[in-house]
Amino acid sequence: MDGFPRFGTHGSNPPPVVPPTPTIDVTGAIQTPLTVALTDLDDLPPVDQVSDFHCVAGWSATGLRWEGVSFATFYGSLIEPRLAPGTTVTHLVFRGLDGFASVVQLEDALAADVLIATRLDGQPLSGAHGAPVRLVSPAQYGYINTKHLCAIEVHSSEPRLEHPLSRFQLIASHPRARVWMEERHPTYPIAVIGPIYRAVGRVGLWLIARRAR
Ligand SMILES: Nc1nc2c(c(=O)[nH]1)N[C@H]1C(S)=C(S)[C@@H](COP(=O)(O)O)O[C@H]1N2
Ligand SMILES: [Mo]
Repeated sequence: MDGFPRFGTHGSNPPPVVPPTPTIDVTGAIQTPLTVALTDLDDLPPVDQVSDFHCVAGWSATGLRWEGVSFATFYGSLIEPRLAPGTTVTHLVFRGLDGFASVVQLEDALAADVLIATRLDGQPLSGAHGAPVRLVSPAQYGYINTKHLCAIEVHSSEPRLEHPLSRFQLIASHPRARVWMEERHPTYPIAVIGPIYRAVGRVGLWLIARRAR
């Protein structure tokens, strides 16, 4: 599609209020909880990358320019040295200020193109697209890409999160969500789920566009 819509379980709610000194709080299988001030991200090498963005509900935005830091660098320099001895990390949970969360396998989170993004198309992230910072994982569907990132949990087995829409059996998260594999749903094949998700996506986009007018 042209442009890049705001999309998510937030519906048309206003974006969450960003605290005056935003942080990313890291908890779980680390020796002591860690609080990373967003200003500390300036100590990591800056990354500038152009990538496409694909929502599981059937729309894509192309050629988005993200700036930020590599998640693998963040993990290697800040999280890995603090892991509790003998821990094998398997999953991370990324939480947003609006209560949204995504579960990501460590291997997918450490892919070379996964960023903690601070800027989009030359501007600081807007409230619509995830201020103050967001996860960007272009090879995975949008729902992995937590906006308003404020916390990361380190896990040594797969955590089970209640999906905000899980009371509707048809809407559920695939644990990997790889775009090129069309991993849109954990159990239903793409032939069944594809048309349903696309219909839901069209209604969602229509509602969001109507609210924005
Ligand atoms: N915090 C938060 N992050 C979120 C969401 C959300 O509702 N809240 N929605 C996800 C979904 S389903 C998609 S498709 C993308 C949409 O990103 P955009 O609003 O920047 O287009 O954000 C993802 N990250
Ligand atoms: Mo999405």
